[in-house]
Amino acid sequence: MSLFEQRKQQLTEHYESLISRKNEKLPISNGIYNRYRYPLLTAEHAPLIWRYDFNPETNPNFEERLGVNGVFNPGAIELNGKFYLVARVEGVDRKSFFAVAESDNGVDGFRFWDKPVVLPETDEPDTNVYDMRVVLHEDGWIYGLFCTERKDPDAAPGDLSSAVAQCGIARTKDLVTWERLADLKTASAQQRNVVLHPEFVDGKYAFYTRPQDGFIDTGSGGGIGWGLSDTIENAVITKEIIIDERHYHTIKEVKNGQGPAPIKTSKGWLHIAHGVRNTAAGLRYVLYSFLSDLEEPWKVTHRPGGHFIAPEGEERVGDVSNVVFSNGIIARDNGEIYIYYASSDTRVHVATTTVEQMLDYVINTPEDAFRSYASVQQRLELIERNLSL
Ligand code: M1P
Repeated sequence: MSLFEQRKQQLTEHYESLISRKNEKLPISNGIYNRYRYPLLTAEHAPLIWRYDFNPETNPNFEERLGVNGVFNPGAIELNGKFYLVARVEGVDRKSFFAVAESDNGVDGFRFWDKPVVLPETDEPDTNVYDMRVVLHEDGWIYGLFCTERKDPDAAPGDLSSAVAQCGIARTKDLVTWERLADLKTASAQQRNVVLHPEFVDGKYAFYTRPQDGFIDTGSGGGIGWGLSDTIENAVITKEIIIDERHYHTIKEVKNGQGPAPIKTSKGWLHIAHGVRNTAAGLRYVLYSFLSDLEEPWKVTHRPGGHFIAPEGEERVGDVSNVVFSNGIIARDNGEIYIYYASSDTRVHVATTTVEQMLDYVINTPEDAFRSYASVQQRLELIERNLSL
């Protein structure tokens, strides 16, 4: 057998065994959600036909031609009983693109479609696109809101790092064909983590935003914002309010951002978000959760203190270590919730829970007490109640 055939066979078998590997729910949990043993998507899940030239004439060594560096931060949607992730795939050239992976059960067997998403550009081409929030809006379209990044036209000569991040908008009916709409317009110099609320509010499209002064630094900005737009085709937010602020000495001291679109429950809108703090080892990204009012989703009603999911084990290490990030969630009609999160900008995991478990968590977990003394009082209260049982 030629080297080409040997390598092709070996890599194909490895790929198929990876895709068909069964996942396992880890037996010990905190009662709020379950983690799973294996990541659902990694760079190795990228199909071989995306990476290798399959022609023995032009690739006798069966070498990789277009490598993939990571697969992370997927949007998520259930359609006709199947689970779809619209993942951020990052090539070794550092450019991200979107690709759809499909599974029957949401916890394993995710296989990418043969071709990545062809996302049309606007008149101002994107340099990089990432972190799509996929939402089925009550207007009937599936929207994908994502970050579009372009070089900062005002950067000083020689500054090749400054960028402008804004919210790109595309829509589809089938995840195959995407129509690109105009980028969202707001007053903020930078926008990432923009999410479309699934329902109209006062007859308008409603957005969660994250205004910032700089590409990395929030400056005087930051916090999860909220704004309305009359149209989605040329979406403009003229009034932006902050609904979930950053706070000193908390998990969201440096910045925060809405995760996926919130889930509608009988007690309010259930949100997953990420919070960021600084450490001597760099930024640490964790997930947190909160509940907002059903009629007035911009009003937060419950804010459990601290993080909800933080990086553990292998999740702690990757291209950008000490990060968990979620922009995809699937809430099924039977009350099950699948939270898709990525670790360290490298791979995708799932945590499973239910609406009932999450409402218990957000409603019955005390808020952040903001001071060590007050935290001890909170814990003492719990201990005393337990001791009296
Ligand atoms: O590297 C961690 C995350 O950093 C950014 O998130 P935020 O805008 O909240 O800082 C994004 O680039 C995200 O993709 C990335 O996972």
